[in-house]
Amino acid sequence: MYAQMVKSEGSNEKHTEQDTAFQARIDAGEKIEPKEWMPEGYRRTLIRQIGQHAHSEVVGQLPEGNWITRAPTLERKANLLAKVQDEAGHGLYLYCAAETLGVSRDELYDMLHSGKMKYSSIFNYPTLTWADMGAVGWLVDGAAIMNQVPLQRTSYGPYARAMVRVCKEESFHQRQGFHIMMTMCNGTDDQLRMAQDALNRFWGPALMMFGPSDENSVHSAQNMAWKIKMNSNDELRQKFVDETVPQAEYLGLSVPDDTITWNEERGHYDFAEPDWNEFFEVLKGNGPCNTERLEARKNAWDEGAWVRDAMMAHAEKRAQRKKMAG
Ligand code: FAQ
Repeated sequence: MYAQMVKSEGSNEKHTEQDTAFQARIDAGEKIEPKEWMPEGYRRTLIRQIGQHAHSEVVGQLPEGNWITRAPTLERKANLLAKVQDEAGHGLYLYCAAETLGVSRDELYDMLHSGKMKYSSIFNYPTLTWADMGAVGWLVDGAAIMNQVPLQRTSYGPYARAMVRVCKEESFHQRQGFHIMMTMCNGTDDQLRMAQDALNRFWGPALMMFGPSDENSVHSAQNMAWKIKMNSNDELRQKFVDETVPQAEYLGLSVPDDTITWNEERGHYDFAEPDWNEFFEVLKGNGPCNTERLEARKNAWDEGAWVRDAMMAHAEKRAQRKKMAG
């Protein structure tokens, strides 16, 4: 049912006085809370964005989980384990925030498993070496923070509040990733080569995380008016490039883009667009690891069925006992 509603998002909804009053609240910087009136389009687009965000956190555990048993030291292992657990926590806050909009957790999972709902394109890429754990923390969490810090001011209360804690943790993740890169860049020649290779493979996909260019972004205009989204895709991508290029220089790595130059007039780096054909293929479900990622999530869901059943049986028993006692 939710999937059908999503299809009609933004379609001929009548603009009413209620809509005008709602927009005035948004413009005044008020937060919208779960039980308050909201336009259907606002509710649906929030479910889409928060749901996709939650799925990304949970699917995002897979490429890093892959390296927990192979971390080079006990300290790195403990840090990586904690990071992957944090991502599960982020998924939990976000699923809870989505549930306040009237969609159930089961529906959300079902839409992920059936491919009706997306997760971030970045998690379609494999993590081939330990240096990828550095690159993911540095670039992927770095891009996530760039996008999520402004979302702490988003108009929907539960989403904005979830973002506060998520951002604190993501900042730590970004630093641990950068620290892995620093160690490898100051290590042996082979380690430096691995770090450069990881940057080469993750640079383009990291730029794609911000979504299509503004002229191809379907939802930006309405979502920025509703303050579901605080900046355009291109604005955030530029900010990410401006912050990341000097960090790569500090590491002694070269960004895999010959066109990168500081543009004095604009006060920004010029850079090449990522491969948008590749991005749209990933969105269609043809990403290199999409089948593997969805299989892993579906297996986890099936294997966890007995836990859910046991919890439900326990809750029913408790409710029965309470009823008999009262
Ligand atoms: N991947 O009109 P727009 C993380 C879709 S969290 C897949 O511009 P919008 C933490 C978009 O859904 C990373 N699909 O869309 C972590 C739409 O398709 P639809 C996730 C994408 O919503 C770190 C179509 O393209 N963060 O990494 C992507 O205004 C390390 C048209 O695009 C969030 O979700 C993409 N990259 O802007 C975890 C943040 N980009 O739905 C583990 C919240 C676009 O109509 C390890 N989300 N699409 O079929 C957002 O800010 C927005 O949803 C955007 C997209 C910016 C992602």
